[in-house]
Amino acid sequence: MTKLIVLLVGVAIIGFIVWWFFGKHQVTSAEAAVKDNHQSVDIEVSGGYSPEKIVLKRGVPAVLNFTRKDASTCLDRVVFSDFGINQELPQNHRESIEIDTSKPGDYEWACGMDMFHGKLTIK
Ligand SMILES: [Cu+2]
Repeated sequence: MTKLIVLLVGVAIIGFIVWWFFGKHQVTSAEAAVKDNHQSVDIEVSGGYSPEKIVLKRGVPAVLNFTRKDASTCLDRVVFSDFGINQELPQNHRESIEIDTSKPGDYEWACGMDMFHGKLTIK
């Protein structure tokens, strides 16, 4: 009986570890709505990015509005290395970043220290 309990607890712990490392954690994503040949997405910066996955339509001028609520200096810059963007994000200020949507693909953005990440898809 004890062996069975130990086995069950062991299986439960392994299951938890597998879920923790490989499970699909909830990721907030947003697809930009196109209006009058313009698209924009608002992103809140607080302990990470919300949404952290963004889909933009190819060829439509796009703006990402970052608002940093987090006081941490870790998130005070946002870097889109593929686009040569390294933008300062003053706290509680809406910072608009124009994105060139001419080339479809998957791109990443990150904080200035490359610790927090977001994903941008242009299609
Ligand atoms: Cu950082």
